[in-house]
Amino acid sequence: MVVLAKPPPALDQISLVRSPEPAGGGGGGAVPFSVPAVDLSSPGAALAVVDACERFGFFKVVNHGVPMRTVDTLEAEAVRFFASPQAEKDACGPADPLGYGSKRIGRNGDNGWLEYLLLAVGGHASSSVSSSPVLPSDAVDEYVGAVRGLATAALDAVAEGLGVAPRDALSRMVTDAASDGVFRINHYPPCPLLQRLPESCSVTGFGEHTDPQLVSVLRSNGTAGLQLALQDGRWVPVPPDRDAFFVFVGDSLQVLTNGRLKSVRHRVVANSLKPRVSMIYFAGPAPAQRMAPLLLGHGEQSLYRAFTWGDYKKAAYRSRLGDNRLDPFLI
Ligand code: GA4
Repeated sequence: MVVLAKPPPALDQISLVRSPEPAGGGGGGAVPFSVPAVDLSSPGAALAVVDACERFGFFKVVNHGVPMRTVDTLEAEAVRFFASPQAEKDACGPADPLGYGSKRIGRNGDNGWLEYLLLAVGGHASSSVSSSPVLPSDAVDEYVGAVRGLATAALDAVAEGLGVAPRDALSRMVTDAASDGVFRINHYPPCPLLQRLPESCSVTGFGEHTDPQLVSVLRSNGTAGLQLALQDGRWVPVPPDRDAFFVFVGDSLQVLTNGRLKSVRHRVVANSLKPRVSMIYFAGPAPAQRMAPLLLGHGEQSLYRAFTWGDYKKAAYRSRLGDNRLDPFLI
């Protein structure tokens, strides 16, 4: 009997394969982690948000009031776009940095098992999203307006919990008409290569990184894959929850709180069977915004030299995904 060998995996797939990590890492099954859940309208929200951000740089928002229809409508449009012929999608790219991208992330050689759309977002409450050539702008605007509301509520809770005055000192950086937000929709197709790898190996969907902005608000379709690094460096999986929004502390909030809140390293691993769709709003300040701690204790010195969001962003686009982008700004 002749046994036909399976075709070898393409080279770009091999470069994404990750071998097992030392004890406790990788799938993270050994590390107990339960995602802090916060109802931002509850009386204890400010302290709960600060506690979660100090411990993990991460929490999920429950009872958020964002209509499921707003989420489902945009997700369905995104799924329709990603299912369209490759040539039509390619006509909306390559992402540099905005537009349609496939496998390549950024400009400096990072790759992942995904395709995505990146759109610019301003600070106005409505018609904020620069006209998207591929998705209906009313669906995008409605969704982004809702998640920007969650981001501002989370930032107000941070300010209140830390005693920063005025209470909107952080959130107004995001609602500022000149604010520089980004909206990203990721589609991670099922990865057949995984079925041929030992169970302990994984394939990189989106490599480990911290987000540059103040906070990011993510919602996914309920497919697993997101992992976080705890402060001791161990990786843990985040159980998917399609009814919640996940909030990440970004590098900018780390600077504005002088390192009291730390940006969280996270990554996505590919799934062998189910597609993952995630939609993430990155709440960025205006390019001219001065990034300096808003609150320093008695005798406490700033950890960072003075810079603007524009300075940081320029440096970020020269970096690799996994770099620590705040290092150059440390005093
Ligand atoms: C990470 C967070 C957001 O996805 C993003 C990414 C951006 C991009 O995809 O163009 C970057 C990455 C992110 C940080 C370093 C640079 C820029 C890719 C990359 C290698 C949209 C963002 O704002 O920064």
